Amino acid sequence: IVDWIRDNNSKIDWSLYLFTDPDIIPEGSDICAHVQEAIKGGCTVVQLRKKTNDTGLFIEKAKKLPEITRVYNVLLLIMTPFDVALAPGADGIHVGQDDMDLKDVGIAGHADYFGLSPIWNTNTKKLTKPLIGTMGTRTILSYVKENAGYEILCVAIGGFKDYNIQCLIFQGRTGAKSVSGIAIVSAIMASTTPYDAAKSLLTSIKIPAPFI
Ligand code: TZP
Repeated sequence: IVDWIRDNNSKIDWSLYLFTDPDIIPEGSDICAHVQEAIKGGCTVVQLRKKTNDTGLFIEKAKKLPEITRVYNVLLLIMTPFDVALAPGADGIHVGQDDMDLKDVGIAGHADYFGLSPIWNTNTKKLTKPLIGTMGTRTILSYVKENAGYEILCVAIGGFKDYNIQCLIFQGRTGAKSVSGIAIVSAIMASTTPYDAAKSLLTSIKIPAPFI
């Protein structure tokens, strides 16, 4: 990702990471207003995703997002393809696993985080791989910590609601390393009350770990 993220990654709060699928917001909602409410409710990072074939319309709808994320001091990442990735002025790029090889992206060195999915079942994306769950997450995080050769953060994705976040975070804490954040699509984007949805999810993320 961009140099700024690399230099400041330890200060970035990845806790509640919103993937903004514009197709599932409630009818009549404006994507920018929806995301703004979610940020006010506690989202700490926003990723803009193109899920429509109309690139022009997508950029038009999204062009206010960088202003909003900057006001709230929230990181804005944009997903490949690159025809739209840099258009609205993002802080960084999210490279989809099937989009391109990381070495072709032109990023010096390595990625700053990786998304781990699917943790739980989800209707938002057609799944082609088995669910990872809590123990799978723990195993993968331990493996990555030992083998990556550099510090890389993990954000967990897939099927998160406020009631199933804590068991993943708790399991991670008991292992070698916990995830740095939880990425959400439908629990916020499909909600008619994105502020409340984000607040409730963040509350679940922040529950202190019990002593064990
Ligand atoms: N990648 C793996 S699962 C998924 C993505 C983008 C969708 C997660 O959506 P939701 O609605 O939070 O389950």
